[in-house]
Parts: sequence; structure tokens; C-alpha cells
Amino acid sequence: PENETQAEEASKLEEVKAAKQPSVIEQETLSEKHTQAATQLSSTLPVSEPNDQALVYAGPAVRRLANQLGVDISKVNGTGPKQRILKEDIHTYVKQTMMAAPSSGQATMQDLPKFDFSKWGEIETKPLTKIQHLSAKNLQRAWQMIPHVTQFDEASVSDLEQFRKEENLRLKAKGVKLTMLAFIIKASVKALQTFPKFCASLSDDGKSIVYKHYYHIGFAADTENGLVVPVIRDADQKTVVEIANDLAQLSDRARNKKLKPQEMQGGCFTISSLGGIGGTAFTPIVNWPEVAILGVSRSQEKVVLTDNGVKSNLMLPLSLSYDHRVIDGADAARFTAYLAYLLSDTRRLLL
Ligand code: CAO
Repeated sequence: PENETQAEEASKLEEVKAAKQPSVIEQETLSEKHTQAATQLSSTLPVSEPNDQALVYAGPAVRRLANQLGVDISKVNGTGPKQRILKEDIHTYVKQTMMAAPSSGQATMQDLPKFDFSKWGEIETKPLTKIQHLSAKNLQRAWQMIPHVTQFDEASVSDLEQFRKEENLRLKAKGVKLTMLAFIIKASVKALQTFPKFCASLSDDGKSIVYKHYYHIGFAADTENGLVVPVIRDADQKTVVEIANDLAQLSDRARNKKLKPQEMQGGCFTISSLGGIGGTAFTPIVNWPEVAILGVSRSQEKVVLTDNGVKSNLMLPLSLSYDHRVIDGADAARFTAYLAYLLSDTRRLLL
């Protein structure tokens, strides 16, 4: 978004510049003094080195296009008169850069062989929904950019499940349903407070860690249009009942396409719960710019050996994926162990 803002600002600057200044053709015939002045103005553009910009001949529309596409105009070969850069030159540059991408190790869709599936049977093609298209882009970017590792653990939640069921009987009359996810969010906030690196982002230059002193927790919600991640604000200041109410309202709004963009922004940590559906573990993709995501699978009764003999426990599988540039494996193991510790005794959530 910051790049977009920069590009917008740059294009506004160009518009102002174009309105205040003589046309490009006139500019080319200006005295050296005037050209220097024009150069100073164009050097305020955030696209490239001022000195390179000074040597570039291009009209405002072409510069605007370059800004929009994030192209460093000083690297483009101009094919117009006096080597002036034309719009076609920008497009050619973008095409060439994309085609050169495989040599840098990054495969693009263009490199893949094409298939005509109808050769083998009947097919139907449906366009992705807007949400699916957007999440595909975000997931691909996060998958390629972040060195992911997933830490697996289990929490013994027999006590918690019993407490949840009892409380739900009491709260039913008030229209409240305490879900397992609400308790997991509460426990996650405590774990984030104890391990602040998990509530952080890597700075733009990759040289520092930005710690967030707020606890907005996103949760993946499956809707017929695709996956969305509504965010529960200030979960640290809410009770489990309040979190459960937020969960119910936000999931409902998500399924009815009523979520506002700001209700899906500003999250510090995401939880993806597939517990209501099934599975034993999975490897969720970090929701960049966050640095960790907790996957929750279906809890199962498991027999465990204790000092007093054999016991059956309800075990909740946890899968924590994290950005290894920010978080070490030992931190991740401590984080999931602490989560399991909190979830194994409801009283610990009160502390
Ligand atoms: N283990 C066992 N059972 C579980 C469970 C768990 N971890 N979590 C939930 N359940 C059970 C609940 O007990 C409930 O059963 P009852 O109605 O009998 O009580 C049922 O599953 C439904 O659960 P719920 O009402 O508590 O809903 P939820 O909190 O599981 O889910 C939501 C809410 C929004 C997270 C869910 O609807 C959803 O969209 N999940 C999919 C998320 C997703 O797609 N993640 C993948 C993202 S990456 O591609």
C-alpha cells in the first residue's frame, strides 16, 4: 500500500508539473537553465536516482505509467525521436524483465507447459471470485517470500472442553456460544504477550523488527466466495465471552459479504481453525506482514500413560507456521508449549 501511495503521489506531482510547465516538446527546446530547473522538479519523484532522471526524455504520461508499474525509467531504452521514451518502451521493458525472471531462479506462469484438459474429457471453466483472486496473490507472495517452518504440538483440553460445555448450558439462554476458538484466541494473546516476537513484523529494509503493542487477532473464515480473515480488535481487553460474540458476528458478516475492508486489516497474528471439519495437522501459510500463524485441527481422545496408569485425554493439535527470519525454532517450540500449558487448565487463562 505504501508503494501505491508513493506512485499516486508521484503521478499527482507529474500532473501538477505538467499543468505548470510547458509541454514536453517545448521542454526539449528550453535553455539549459530551464532544463536544469525542470530536472530539479523531476528529481523529487521517488522512482530513481535524480541524476539518471535528469538524462531521461519522457512525457508526463509516460513517466506516470512508469511510476504505476514501478519501473525505473532511467533503465528504459527510448525509441522515440532523440531517444525519447515512449509508452511502448515501458511495456517492452516490463515484458523483457518478466521474461528474464526465470534466470533469477523464479519460475513464472509463462514458463509452465500449457494443457488442453478437454482432450481427456469434459471440462468447465469458472473464473475465480474477487476474494479467491486476491488471496491467491497474497498466498503466493507469502509462500515465495517467507522462509516457513511449521512447529507441531498438542494441548490436553479435556478440562477446557468440560468447562466449555458446562458454561454453554448456562449461557445458552443469553444466546452466547463459547467456541473452542474463542479460548484459543485468549490463550494466543497471552502467549503473544509472553513472546513479543510473535506479535511483530520485519521492517521494510529487513534490518529491524517492529514490535506491536496491540493485540488484534485475525481468524480464517471459510465463505462460499473464498477465504477471508476478519480481525478481532484488542482481544487482550476482551473476555472469552466477548471474543466469542465477536467471532460469531464477524463470521456471520463474512458469510453474508458484509465485512468492511477495515475489519480485515491491522491483524498481528492469525488463527486458522479446521477443528470443526477434521484433520490431524496442517501447515498454514503466514499471513504477511505478520510473522506467525496458528493452525488448529480436530481434537481427539488419546490414551496416555501416567504415573497412575492409563488415562484418556482430549488432545488438540496445534500447527504453528512462522517466518524463520524473525523466529527461531526454539522460540516456536516454547510458544506452542506455553499455549498447550495455558489450554490444559482453564484457570491459567485467568492469570
Ligand atoms: N476439535 C474438535 N471439534 C471442534 C474443534 C476442534 N478443534 N473446533 C470446533 N469443533 C466443533 C465444535 O465443537 C462444533 O461442534 P458443536 O456445534 O457440536 O459444538 C463444530 O466443530 C463447529 O465449531 P464452531 O461453531 O466452534 O466453529 P469454529 O470455531 O470451529 O469455526 C470458523 C468458526 C469461522 C473458524 C469456521 O467456520 C471456519 O470458517 N473454519 C475454516 C477456516 C479455514 O478455512 N481455514 C483454512 C485457512 S487456510 O486455507
